[in-house]
Amino acid sequence: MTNSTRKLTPQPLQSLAPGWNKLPPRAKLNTDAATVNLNGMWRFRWLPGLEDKSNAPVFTEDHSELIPVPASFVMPHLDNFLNSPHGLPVYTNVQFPFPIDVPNPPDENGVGEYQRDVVWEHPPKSAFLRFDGIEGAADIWWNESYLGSTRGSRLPSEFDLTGLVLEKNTLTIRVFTFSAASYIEDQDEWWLPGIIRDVSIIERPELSISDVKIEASWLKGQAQLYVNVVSDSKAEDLQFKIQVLETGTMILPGREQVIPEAKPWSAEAPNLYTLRVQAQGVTGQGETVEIRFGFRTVEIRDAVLLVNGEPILFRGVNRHEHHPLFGRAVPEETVRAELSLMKRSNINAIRTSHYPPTTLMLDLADELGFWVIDECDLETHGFAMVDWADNPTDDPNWEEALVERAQSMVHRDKNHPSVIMWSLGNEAGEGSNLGAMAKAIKAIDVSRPLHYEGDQSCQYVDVWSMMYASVDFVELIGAGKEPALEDSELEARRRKMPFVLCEYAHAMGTGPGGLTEYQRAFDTHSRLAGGFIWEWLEHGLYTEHEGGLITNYGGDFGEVVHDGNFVIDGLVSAGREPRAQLGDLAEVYSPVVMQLNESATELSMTSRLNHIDTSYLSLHWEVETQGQKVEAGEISYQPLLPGTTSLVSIPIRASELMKVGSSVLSVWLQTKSATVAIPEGWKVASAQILSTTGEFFASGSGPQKAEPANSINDLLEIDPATGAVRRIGDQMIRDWSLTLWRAPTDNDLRVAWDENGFPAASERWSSFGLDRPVSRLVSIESGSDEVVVKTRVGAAATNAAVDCTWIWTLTNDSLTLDFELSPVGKWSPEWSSHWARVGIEFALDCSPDSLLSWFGKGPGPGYPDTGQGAKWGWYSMSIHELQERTVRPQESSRRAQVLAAEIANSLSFAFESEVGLTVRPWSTAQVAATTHDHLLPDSSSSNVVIDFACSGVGTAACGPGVLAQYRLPSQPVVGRVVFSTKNYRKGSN
Ligand code: IPT
Repeated sequence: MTNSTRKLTPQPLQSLAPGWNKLPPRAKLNTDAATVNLNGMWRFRWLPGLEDKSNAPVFTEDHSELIPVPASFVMPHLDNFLNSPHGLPVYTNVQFPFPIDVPNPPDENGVGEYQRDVVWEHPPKSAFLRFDGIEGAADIWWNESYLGSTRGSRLPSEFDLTGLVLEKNTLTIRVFTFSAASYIEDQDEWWLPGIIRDVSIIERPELSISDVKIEASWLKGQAQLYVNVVSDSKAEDLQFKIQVLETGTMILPGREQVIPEAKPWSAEAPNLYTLRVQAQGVTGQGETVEIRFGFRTVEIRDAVLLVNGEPILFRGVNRHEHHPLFGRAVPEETVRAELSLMKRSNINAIRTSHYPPTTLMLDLADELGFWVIDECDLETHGFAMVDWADNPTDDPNWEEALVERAQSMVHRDKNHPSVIMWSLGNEAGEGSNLGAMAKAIKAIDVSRPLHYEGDQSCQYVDVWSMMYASVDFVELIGAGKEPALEDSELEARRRKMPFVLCEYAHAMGTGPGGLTEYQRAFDTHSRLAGGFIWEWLEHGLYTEHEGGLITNYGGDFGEVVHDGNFVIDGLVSAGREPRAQLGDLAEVYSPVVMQLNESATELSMTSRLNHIDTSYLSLHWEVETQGQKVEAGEISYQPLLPGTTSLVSIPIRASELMKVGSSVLSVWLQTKSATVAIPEGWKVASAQILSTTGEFFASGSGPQKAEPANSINDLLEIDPATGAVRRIGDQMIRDWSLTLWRAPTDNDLRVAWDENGFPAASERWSSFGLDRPVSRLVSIESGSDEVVVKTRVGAAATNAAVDCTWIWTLTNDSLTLDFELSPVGKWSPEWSSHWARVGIEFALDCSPDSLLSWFGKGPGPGYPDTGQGAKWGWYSMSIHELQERTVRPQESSRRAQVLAAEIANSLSFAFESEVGLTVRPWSTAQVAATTHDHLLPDSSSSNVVIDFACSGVGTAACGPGVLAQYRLPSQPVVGRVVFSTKNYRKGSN
């Protein structure tokens, strides 16, 4: 194109076209053609919207600020160092942050104008300008002439600079927050406009390579390769030299060839090869490109998803692109670190929710080994709020835009072995454009199945997918007993499809509960191809506050409409610190399931691996008695073949040691050598068994008692007016109360999908007054060795109450509390989960730097349906360290199955049966009333909750509630605690 034929004004923002003047989509190639990376600081100007509707570029004004590329320009942290605001982030889930007035964007439409110079000593004749991603809609000017426009925020766009490059050039880019394309990019995340991925200029030599398509399959134990090369070079003598570097095999384009020495690629054994393609002519060498690829074949047979002939199971996560400082631009080292962390957490699959990720992520997935569902940049969820009226998915005017997005994704990512499925998008309703996208994808690539969760009749797709279905329903599908579709043809088709849970177990706040049950279903039924946790990452955004960084969520930037903290729902924080739930998931996703028998003599191991044996793992044992490691060793074993189970004998010595004191036998599998992502000696699976004969702590440890107490009064002081405990030993006790409540978790606050119109758990609790208990002393009877207190605990405006009996007995030099509770009055029996817990809550004047030592599960927290990653053991942590901080404060940090504990080296407890123990620097009421973690005050006291019964947490934040077996209906509860302290107050009271 010459300057004279150039269009001068850009495509209007209302246009449905997929950009303007873009080059055809192609694979991202690693080329030796000279490439200029334009990342770095650019001149920048922000406008609240464009007043001049003619859209003429404003080049006369100064672009005086500097802004980093890539980054989202609305990032508050960037504002801080630039000292000038560029609009603010807006978080919405389903709803659009602007009127649904298709295809118009609102006038209030922040514009980021970017500019930089590009200079050459010897300007190339031909070059492509490449954008790997611009979020929003962008118009591009090269040396003051309009070059083209981009649409498709998370997709690449290339423009031809042939004949346009001078020695000194100016590149100007105007990025609009909203355009018609915003209607099809309504993903549940922040709206974060800006140049979010690399910008580069790739010179085009005369003998060039535009595109390479590799079809590398693994069939009947053989590697087969087919390569297609595309060039727009006009040279008649152009030829391609193609070679697999590792095997030295020369390849002819357009011809299928067997590569005898090659090994297959899988997520378990990611064997990669390098294809080198060289353009050659009589005049010499042209462009050389190299592509990493792997041999693998994806198939569906008898409703089972197979790779290389073996069934696979996704133990997956949904991954968004997010960074708390840069927005949608994720630095390379962050992507590397997070994929390594996934690998170390036994995660084997990633759904790229809800758009194609940076290609670096796919390069790493190829290298480290992940099964990937690559999802197209399409979501129109906001139309659900108007009954899907005008949904672009079903409007022929949008077909071209949607099809172009699908083609752009497939062309970019077609050579990645990790990508084993294409997804048409997320939550885009139904409509004929899905069919057009599916057809366009199949025209490029028939080797990968298609996924789209919105297509429940499976008209266009190859796998059946759902989100947040209950375990029961998933089991039904696994067994092939799902309700039939009306259309018999579609029904017959869907019956033959494998099933994927593209989202499940919403990891928001404390939870998700119930991972074990899903995994059991996946492991049982071959039709179930596993699932993807929602989601890997919390999308918190940092701002500066009192010299540090604080994490923000929806509404914190004054958004008019927003969805609050629903964006904080990950296994890792926005800064990629693992949340407790990641440890639990790692246990549930372990590649080998291990179980010890009760006599600690035999270990059963079942491999969940499908492509490799376990020879990369060594087996170990250890016995700990009363907190001391007694002995450990390695067990030699026959590596397990994929999918098999075997029994291994435990060394007699280990079983013998278990007969002494209170002991724990642990066995585990660990890596024999390091890989890029996993260090040597990394535990990938484990099992334990406990023997509780004798004391938990060796004598000499634990509180030392001064001398025997004479009377119960030496150890116990009770408020005669209320029956509440004021002192145990010399420990003053405050705010002693019974609690049936907890600071609602994000799961407690929402209505569960499977609880037939019941209000959220937190609402049910408040309707019974669990959050506002009122205690009445019924009686106190005191003797020298025993005090019996009776109380009734109810709440204003309800007659539902509980009667409590607190029997205190002096036993030798300790104090035993026998606690009995029974419900009285009107507890509605039809409401399934009545109570949050049954516990004793009290405050101690001890600093949060004091230690809590305990024997039970740890070091991480646990609830009845979480804590799979916690292990039996003797632990010691400061009260501060115990806290699992959540961005929105809520119930958290409970240690499960505790049998003995000691606080601040002074007050100790032993429990007859396992209790939950929560110690934190704040009261439950304080936690419940606080909106952000940084608003929790400093504290000099500690709050203790010992619970004898506790409700699970479930995943009602989005999905099913607490499973029946983990609910806590109103019921009689008993418990026993034995207290002892270092010092008594002899003769007091
Ligand atoms: C589902 C979305 O696909 C996902 O993007 C996210 O919003 C998730 O919910 C909740 O965090 S859609 C919902 C209707 C289940």
